[in-house]
Amino acid sequence: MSDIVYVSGHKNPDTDSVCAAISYSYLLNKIGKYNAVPVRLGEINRETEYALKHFHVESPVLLKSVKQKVEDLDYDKVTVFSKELTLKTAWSLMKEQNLKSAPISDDHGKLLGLLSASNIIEGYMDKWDSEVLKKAHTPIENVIDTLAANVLYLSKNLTTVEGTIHIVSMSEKNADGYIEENDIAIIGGDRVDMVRFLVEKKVGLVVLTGAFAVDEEIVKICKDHDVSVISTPYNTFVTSQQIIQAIPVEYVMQKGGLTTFSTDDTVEYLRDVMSNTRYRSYPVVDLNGKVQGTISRYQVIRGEKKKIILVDHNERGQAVDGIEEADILGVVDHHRIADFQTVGPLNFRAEPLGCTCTIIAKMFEEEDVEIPREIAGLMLSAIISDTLLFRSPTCTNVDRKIAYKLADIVGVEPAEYGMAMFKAGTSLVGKSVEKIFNQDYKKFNIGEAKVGIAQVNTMDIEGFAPYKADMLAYMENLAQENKFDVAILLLTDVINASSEVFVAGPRPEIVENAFRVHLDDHQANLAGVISRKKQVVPAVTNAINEA
Ligand SMILES: [Mn+2]
Repeated sequence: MSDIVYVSGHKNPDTDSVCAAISYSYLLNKIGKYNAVPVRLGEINRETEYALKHFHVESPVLLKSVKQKVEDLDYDKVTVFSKELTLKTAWSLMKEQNLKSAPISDDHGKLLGLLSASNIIEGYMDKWDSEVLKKAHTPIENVIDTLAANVLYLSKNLTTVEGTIHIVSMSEKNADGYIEENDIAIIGGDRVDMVRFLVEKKVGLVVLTGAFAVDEEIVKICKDHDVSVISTPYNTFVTSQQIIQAIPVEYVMQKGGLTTFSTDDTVEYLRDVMSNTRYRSYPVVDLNGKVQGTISRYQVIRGEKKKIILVDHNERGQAVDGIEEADILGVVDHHRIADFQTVGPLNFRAEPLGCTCTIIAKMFEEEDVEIPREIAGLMLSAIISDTLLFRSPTCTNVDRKIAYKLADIVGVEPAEYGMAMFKAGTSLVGKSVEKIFNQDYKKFNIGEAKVGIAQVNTMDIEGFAPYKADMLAYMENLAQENKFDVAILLLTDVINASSEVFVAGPRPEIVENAFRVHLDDHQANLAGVISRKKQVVPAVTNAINEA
């Protein structure tokens, strides 16, 4: 039940696709079948926008793909280690969480490197010597922390380790050649004379080992010479072994050449990279570069497919990208069945009706679910849109009957609401005259004459009025450049079966003769004219030939 199931219409969504996704999701959630989420595959058109706004319903979210992505996999969302962490702490956390490697991040959570067991082994076996704390710029707090030490005196001048580590087991005389300024000296807690010698040498830190009661005199000598001194419960051997683990993980981790994945990477890409590399695990970062965890090979196999229900389409070419990787749980459609194949069984509902929302409205009845007003409004909008207000040859009696039922719930008159929706949907407001004219524009050579004819479907002729002067100037210019005898723009109202014609160019009388109309300020109404191919071009051809 908790798994999200996307309900999606086709690409280039129309009103039926969007409203069917929303209505069917509502029904599925209501009957408790799925956790359904309506989605859209592209921009909402003006008509759909009108319907959604009219009924105060939010636009579905945009779904770009159902390809499996890294974020869909069950990768380890591990604690991300900060670069300052001591190796000792990092190692104990890795053991605790059973990690073979751990991503290391900076203060902003960005990935800096990867700490793995092999980095640590390599360091211990090959690289680290008594200078490692200095090389790693180890903070003095790390040393205190790692040795579980008691601070007896800490100089303000000591922040990071700047010297070599010594276990001072020899006499002062012999030590003379070795100990240098800022070094760390590990000694037994009872060697007062040696401490005198060490402060003379200006060592950076004296580490007293073993559980000896600390000699007050030692502390006083160190304090007087501003030399830091700490005492650890560990014996000298363990101290020397542990002190190395005070280095920050930043020094140990692998920095360059990391293979990482983004949560947005496809699983396909991830498989490809993994098959060409041989790491135990790979850091996963989000789109901002923040570390999210790590992923290893076996976690890729366990990935879950995305679940989807298709409405108003059933062809792969019209479906969301990556559909071949998704689990299709159902289909509700009123189109032909073309290339449909699934792995498992599914609920497939196809009926030869005028609109998907007609089928969905029937399903509400079958499931005995009451249709809320806004859902009724959206389904009515879809039926009006798909059947061109019951005028389309695909419209059936069932579509009509159900549309009127829905209109009752909403409390609107279908024709009145439909006209308002079409008008808003086909409005040219906000578009440039060039864009309007070139939406569907063709050139014709008729005998010696040249003609350019553009046609645009709109029911909002009034909305075009403010653009008329600009449009005529654009067409006049176009006629001149192309040596047209006449340039024609038809604004066609399919529902009312008429066109408003606008004419520019040197021979406007061609249009007047073709349709036996009088142009008033370059404009006339052509009742019954809706087809450029079947009505306009033949009439214009006759007028030119007769001239
Ligand atoms: Mn449809």
